[in-house]
Amino acid sequence: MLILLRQGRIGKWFSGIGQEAIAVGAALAMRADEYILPMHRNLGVFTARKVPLRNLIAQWQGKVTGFTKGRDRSFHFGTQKHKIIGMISHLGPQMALADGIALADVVAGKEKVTLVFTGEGATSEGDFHEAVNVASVWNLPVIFLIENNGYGLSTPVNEQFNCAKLSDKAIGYGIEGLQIDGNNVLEVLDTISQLADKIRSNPRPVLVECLTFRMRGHEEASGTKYVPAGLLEEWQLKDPLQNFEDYLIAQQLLTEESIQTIRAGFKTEIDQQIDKAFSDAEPASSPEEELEDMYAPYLQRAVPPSRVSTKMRYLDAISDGLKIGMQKYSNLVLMGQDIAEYGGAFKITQGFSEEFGKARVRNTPICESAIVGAGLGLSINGYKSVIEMQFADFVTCGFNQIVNNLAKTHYRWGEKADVVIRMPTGAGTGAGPFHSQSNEAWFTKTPGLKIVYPAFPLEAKGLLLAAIDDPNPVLYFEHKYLYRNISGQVPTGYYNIEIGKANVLKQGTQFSIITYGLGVHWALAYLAENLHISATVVDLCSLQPWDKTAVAGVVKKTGRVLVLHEDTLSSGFGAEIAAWIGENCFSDLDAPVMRCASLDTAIPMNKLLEDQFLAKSRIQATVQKLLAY
Ligand SMILES: Cc1ncc(C[n+]2csc(CCOP(=O)(O)OP(=O)(O)O)c2C)c(N)n1
Ligand SMILES: [Mg+2]
Repeated sequence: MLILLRQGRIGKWFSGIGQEAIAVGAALAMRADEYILPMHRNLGVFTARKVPLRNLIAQWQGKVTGFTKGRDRSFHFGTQKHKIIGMISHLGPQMALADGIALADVVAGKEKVTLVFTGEGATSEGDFHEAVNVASVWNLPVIFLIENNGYGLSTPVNEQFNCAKLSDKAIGYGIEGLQIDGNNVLEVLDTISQLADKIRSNPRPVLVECLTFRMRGHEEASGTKYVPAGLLEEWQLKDPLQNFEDYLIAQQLLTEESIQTIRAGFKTEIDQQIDKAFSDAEPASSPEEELEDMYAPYLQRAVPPSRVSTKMRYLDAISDGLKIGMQKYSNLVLMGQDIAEYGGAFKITQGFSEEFGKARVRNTPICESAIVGAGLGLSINGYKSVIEMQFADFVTCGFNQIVNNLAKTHYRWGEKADVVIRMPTGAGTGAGPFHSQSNEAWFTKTPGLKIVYPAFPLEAKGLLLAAIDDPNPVLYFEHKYLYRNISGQVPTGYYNIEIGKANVLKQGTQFSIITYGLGVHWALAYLAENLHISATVVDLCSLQPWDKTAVAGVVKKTGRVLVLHEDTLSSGFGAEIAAWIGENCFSDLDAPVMRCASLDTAIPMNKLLEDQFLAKSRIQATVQKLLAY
């Protein structure tokens, strides 16, 4: 690999030279049907699980025979066949995936262990803390293995943390922790085997710190100049391969000759596989295929609503949909803060833990990142999840897992991310900057996510069920102001509503209002109060994908368009709609597309300030401007 790197014949690669005993020893301690989540130096996990060398090398070259169709580099991929789930560059998020995988095993009653690696550097990330803590609170059979190789890139351990041993951190989480010699393959194999045996039958996490040293640069190009003199030489004497060879010779299990034969055999095989990988094809994808692969293939089977219906509040419709989802899928798990006995901050899951049990209706610690990551882990291991953000504002703390892990996993290596995130959102209650934001535009620009935003009880239930059915990650925005302020007839039993379809609520002649969420109710109220104005109202219902056909249709009929939303103006989702109409419907327009949105400020608490902030206060003025053009 070093030679190929120097020749510029493979992409970025992180060497595990000096650390081989950890990856190999730990991987061999696991059963073949148990998941391993390695990091960037863990080639030994892939070879121990017999991942074909040709495909590995092709992966590093971006060839079509790699694991990501040339879309991602190095060890950034997974393979369900080998039960290996690769990392994303951000390091720490990996650990929560192990929690989710282990949780699926526990809920299914399987006695299995999950092994996840981290460098000592990534233990400074919040994701480490969150994942270990959740695993401890939930008694998940996860082995958290820290490879302490002395450096995070160029930063030595004494500039990274201030505890004597990283394994001592286990004390703070209430779990067992131990520190071992990571350069002794038998010690690693033995330790991990014994721990795995113990926690398979008595599920709980453990923290294992393996002491080792990184013998090459972080990646080859950056070198090792910052390593103090003598340190590399000192660790060279502890080289795990050399020492194991010496041991095997001393035990008379190998001879100098047999070692030569083994090495020659490896060399021949590696050379052959490299040649094959080099002659493999480059990816020949099209823009269409690239776009399509952002999502797991899925065709919703339409189930129309029954004719029998009950009057329900918006909030009860969500609750009803969620309950039907839980009944439909025995592999669906709900996670969120205070959602079990307490019933959730807004009481959407009231009574759920009694009906479905606490294994499937899970209170979580306050750790959005770990819970979203656990959702992906559940999905990888055959489960579905609906995660409740207590308030949509708090999604910031789980942002990375959503935009980098959930959104990109299918594109990168073809694995679905079957997770729904419920987002209690929006203003109107004087709750201030951190309990009222409209943040859908943070996600509409992230390919790989689906986004729905129902405005009525009927859509709230049908879209939630469609979101749960869909194997792709769906952000489900539910407006807090509508919870108890809007009621409507909601069909009983299961039905679904197609994601990506808009509703034309009202036909008018002068212009069209294109909106969603609370904006729909503002528009309807405005027209009810101004009967001399005749406008079409489109409720988008879904923002990703969104219904371009319906929008083009109403633009053609009315020639004037007002895009209305509660989110702030600049770069809000309305900007996308306006741009699209400008590009695609120009000849149908009699006036520029106008946007009515909230002020480009944070959202204030005081009711007068909040009213001034919200788009609603500017509808009249914008309509006048549009009609006067
Ligand atoms: C969130 C994040 N910050 C910074 C980086 C850049 N980076 C990549 S690897 C690395 C060092 C990681 O150190 P450690 O966890 O000890 O693993 P090691 O490389 O030593 O095996 C850094 C800083 C990153 N990938 N992700
Ligand atoms: Mg390190």
